[in-house]
Amino acid sequence: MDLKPNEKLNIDNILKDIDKYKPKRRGWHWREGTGEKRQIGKFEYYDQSKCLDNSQPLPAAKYFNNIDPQSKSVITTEIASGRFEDDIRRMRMAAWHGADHIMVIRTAGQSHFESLIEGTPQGVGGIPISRKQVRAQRKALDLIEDEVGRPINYHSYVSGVAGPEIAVMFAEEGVNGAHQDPQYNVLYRNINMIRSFVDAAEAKSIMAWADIAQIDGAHNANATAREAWKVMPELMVQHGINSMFSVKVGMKKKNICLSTVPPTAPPAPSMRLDLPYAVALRELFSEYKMRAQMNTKYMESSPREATVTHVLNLLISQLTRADIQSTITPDEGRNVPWHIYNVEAVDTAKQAFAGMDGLGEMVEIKRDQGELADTIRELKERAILFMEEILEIGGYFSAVEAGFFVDSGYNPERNCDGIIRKSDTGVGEGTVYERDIDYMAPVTGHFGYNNIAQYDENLIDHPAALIGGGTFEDPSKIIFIDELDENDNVNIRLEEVEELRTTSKIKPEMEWLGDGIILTTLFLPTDIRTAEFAAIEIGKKMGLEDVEVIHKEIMQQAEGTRIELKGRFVYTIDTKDLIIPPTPKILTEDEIREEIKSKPMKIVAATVGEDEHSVGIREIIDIKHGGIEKYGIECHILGTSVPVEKLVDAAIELNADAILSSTIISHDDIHYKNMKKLHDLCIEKGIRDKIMLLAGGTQVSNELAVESGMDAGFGRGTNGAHVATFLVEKRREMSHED
Ligand code: Z97
Repeated sequence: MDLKPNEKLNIDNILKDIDKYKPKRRGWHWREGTGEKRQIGKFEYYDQSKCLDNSQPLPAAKYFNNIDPQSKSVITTEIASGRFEDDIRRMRMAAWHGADHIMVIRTAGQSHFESLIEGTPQGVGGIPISRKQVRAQRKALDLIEDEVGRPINYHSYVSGVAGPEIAVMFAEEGVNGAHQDPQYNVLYRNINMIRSFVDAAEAKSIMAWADIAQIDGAHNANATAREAWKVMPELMVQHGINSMFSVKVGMKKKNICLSTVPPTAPPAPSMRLDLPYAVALRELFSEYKMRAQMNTKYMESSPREATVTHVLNLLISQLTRADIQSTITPDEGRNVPWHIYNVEAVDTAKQAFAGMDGLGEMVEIKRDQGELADTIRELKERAILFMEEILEIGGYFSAVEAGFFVDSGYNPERNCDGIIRKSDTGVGEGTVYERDIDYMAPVTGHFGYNNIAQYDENLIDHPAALIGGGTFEDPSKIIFIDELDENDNVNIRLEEVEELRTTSKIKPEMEWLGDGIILTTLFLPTDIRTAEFAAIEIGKKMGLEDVEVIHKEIMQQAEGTRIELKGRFVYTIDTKDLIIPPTPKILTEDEIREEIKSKPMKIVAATVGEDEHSVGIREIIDIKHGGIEKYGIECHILGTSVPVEKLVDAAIELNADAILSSTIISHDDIHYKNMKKLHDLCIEKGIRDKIMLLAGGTQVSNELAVESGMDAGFGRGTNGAHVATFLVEKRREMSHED
């Protein structure tokens, strides 16, 4: 069952025989071909990895033979829609754009579930992680990775009260990466500390066996702290605790990834604060992997602002090191996780890394002198002081009890507003028992005391052999439980959108198939509060339902407000009923050349009206841009801001076959007004039926140009071949009419 690039991924096929599906492989996969120079298209790159077999290049790639360089960092996309079946389509789109680390966010509250759950219920802010959901997504990714030509890492969370159970399920189902950090349980989920550390030892041990890459939870301190830049020494301490704990449990350092976030964002002078931190961290933890995530703490509802912060974060990654570059959708600040924004964030990372390729060959950071060197030293000293204080007070548990963590002071300064947890409180308190003297668990990847020797001394390292292998060795022992809830499951959801999945009908969508959600941008010439309420009215009048303003931004407090409006479009469009004009035909270069040779053609061209733009017309005409000159068409460019009268007079004088008028400025529809004027003047002078009139410009639509009297209009994306084809074909048509 291969995917075909021009066919939709069929969720029914994914779910078919899911009870029998076994993942293709285990373990984390880093990108291949890094650390070497690489020729991609016409360029040599320093920092890219192997290209994909199938991918969606950046929009501007069309100018560079559609190359699609893939950074050396693995790129994460974080997915959180609540319906795993819709997320699968999003994963495919993200993979085509270059994501190879698919991180699935869990539904709210799953940390406190005491065991695995089954079926495929719908989630809130993420999906309920269950075996069926994981298996279906891994199965889909097995197909998607074959399609794009690069292994894809599938990731979720091994935290919470059921951490070890989840780790086992992940190992069985071929999950490749997971967050695991007992400090996360303790600080943010108020799960008992003793339980969390004991569970973590077991979970990490299983992850180590399954070669699952681990991401820690230190970034959460950054996201939680009131003044995130003050928490930098503590972040290093948290990384240190989880990393060393993991090593002691048996995890390989190459699988331990520090979850690092540049702590500040503009308008703070973020580079000056974040770069020394990034360098200090990478020096202290040089043997570990860096998972760089973009800053989310200061993310508001403007995707533009979030994207700029993201790019600055990417510069830090480029100047230092990011083995994994994680992206968050730039709409995270609005908590609306939409497909297109996943793709946007992945593209932002891909674009920035391609653009910054080889920067290290030309630019060096001043590591050993000045402010950078001083700050790096200071940060390390503060982190070490923090560690020493933890030891002094009696260890980690005592430090948490004393509120050392997520305090807003710049350690060793303390503001006494840290998170306090007691070792005898929290979820799961009192549930840790010492193992009996004859305790025995015949399972692989188990942590700690296990009395195997009493049964067979040779099997100390292979306890599962006692039972002929456990589920890791013999997947047929895995018990697959299907849906338990007859109302909340994938089959019901798929049935509800059956028509949209299997017929020619479509609806707009941002999150779930058929959700009807659309986003509109508008400007209202009024203050922000009035604009918000006016926008909602406009949305309703547009026929939208559930209208909501999801972003508002003052342009000037009296002059106006920019609004982004979300609403639900209630209709369904049947693509069968659409009248779609054929894709414009382009004649071959030889055919056009031949025709012009046998019957020469002359055109006059100008930017008309009061318009000084010349780039557009040059693009269409100049030989160096592949313009119509190259076919042998004789071109007379009269310049910019040319009155329509002059253009027509020149055409008459030169006996031209066509007038090409470029109209970039479109304020007050001046471009269409000028087209009309051109047409009228040609009639007045008696040449309209002998001459071809073409108008071009970024805001020109063919339909409106024709309505304004032109023979054709050419908008954004036009090139010389389109125009030359039209000129040749139209002239043929006109000579037939004669
Ligand atoms: C990231 N943007 O990519 P629950 N364990 C750890 C975590 O950091 C998290 C969970 C568990 C973030 C992802 C925040 N992190 C979102 C170490 C969550 C999630 O089911 O929400 O309790 O667990 O790192």
